Amino acid sequence: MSTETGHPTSHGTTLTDTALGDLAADVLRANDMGGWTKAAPLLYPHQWSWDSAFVAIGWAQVDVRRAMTEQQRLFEAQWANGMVPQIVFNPLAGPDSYFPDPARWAVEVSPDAPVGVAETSGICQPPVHAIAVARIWEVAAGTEAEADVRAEIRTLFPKLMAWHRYLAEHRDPSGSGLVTTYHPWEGIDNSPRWDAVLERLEVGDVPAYVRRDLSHVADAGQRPSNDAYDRFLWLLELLKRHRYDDAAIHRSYPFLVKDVFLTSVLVMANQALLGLADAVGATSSARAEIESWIARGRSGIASTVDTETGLAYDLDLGTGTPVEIRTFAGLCPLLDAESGDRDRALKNLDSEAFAGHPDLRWAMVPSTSPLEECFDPRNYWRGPVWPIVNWLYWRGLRDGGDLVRADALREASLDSLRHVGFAEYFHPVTGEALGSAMQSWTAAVALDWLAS
Ligand code: 2M8
Repeated sequence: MSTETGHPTSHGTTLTDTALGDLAADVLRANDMGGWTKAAPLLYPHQWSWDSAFVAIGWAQVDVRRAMTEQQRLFEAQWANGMVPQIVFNPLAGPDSYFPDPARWAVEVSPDAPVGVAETSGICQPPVHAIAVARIWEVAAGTEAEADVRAEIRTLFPKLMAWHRYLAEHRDPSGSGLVTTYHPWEGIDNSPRWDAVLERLEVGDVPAYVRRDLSHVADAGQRPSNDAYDRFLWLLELLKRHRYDDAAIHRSYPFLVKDVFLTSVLVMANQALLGLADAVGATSSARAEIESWIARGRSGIASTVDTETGLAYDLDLGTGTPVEIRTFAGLCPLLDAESGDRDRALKNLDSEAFAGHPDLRWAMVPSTSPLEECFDPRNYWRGPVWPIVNWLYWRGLRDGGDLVRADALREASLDSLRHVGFAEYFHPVTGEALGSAMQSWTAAVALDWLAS
């Protein structure tokens, strides 16, 4: 049964694991476009970069070869400089299906954009891909698909290297160990992490546009404001003027933030890539390069941890100051056992500022701390719980040996999914399903949690 907004009504605690897994697989199949998967049925009708990585993790439990195809297809649109674009547009979706469309991005101004392969946007998203491929490999090893999957990973491996090299070099020209983000659309759209930088912007002429997203959610209060969209689009105009050239962007552009979350995901992904290096028999120089990225990322993260709170804070390069807002990103030392002070990060995780807040329906990590003044439990990245974020923290806890916490987070997450369904995000206190229904990456992490 569905509500008016397309969200199914609660499945309740009676739903068995098998039934939950079947429903999740149905979501992936429904969004499957034949080789790649829409991020959501209507709100996101294209292939998104980090969504597709999570989606591949989900496909691995349904059809491991299909999981590899998901990543191969995405990497066909990789830029010549190694960047994996945020969006690979569906050529059949039509210009009114989503905004901003390829015409607004106009990535052909960059010599690095792919020609004749696919239309893409001009920015990127967190590099979950190697983590996904390592998970696919884990699932395929010892099965009849092993040889095929190994061959596919061999093809993908140099592309993953080029992608990580892009982040380590083009997005960190000073070698700080921290990746620079250029745009809220690089993953965490309207997070309060970006508020101060966006407020400082002097917004120039933004060509007229129509938001398509608002027709696919129950109310505008679940999405970024119009003012935020104007600012996002002004940044897009500036990136285009710089021809998406990283050196030019780093020289003069008003949104340059050293992103602790993006960096931590890269450290995690580099560890996964080291595992893949073994699987494909990579050279010792490739291994050494990956190890140097890991070491640099770890010291970068450690340098962002605030001595007073133990939280990792982004660094706003415009002012040279840390962005002191409590969001899920502050816990990122938990994503890697050797980045920052793990004990303090665990205390923060358990505290009222995060998963230990007494009002939370499930002890999960909310996108923004309920103790922040700007906490808004129904608005996108400003308060709701995002299952994929909790999946990453679950992995970080598990890989760091915190098995009790990891199991508790997995149980809480699965219980939330039984009640909420595969919503894009949900209200941390009431459990109200928010954003899109049938969100692919939510279904995908459900499948992986069930199998783990
Ligand atoms: C959201 O972002 C897109 C732009 O990329 C949007 O709001 O239109 C974010 O949650 C992003 O992280 C995600 O990849 C995307 C698709 O699920 O939706």
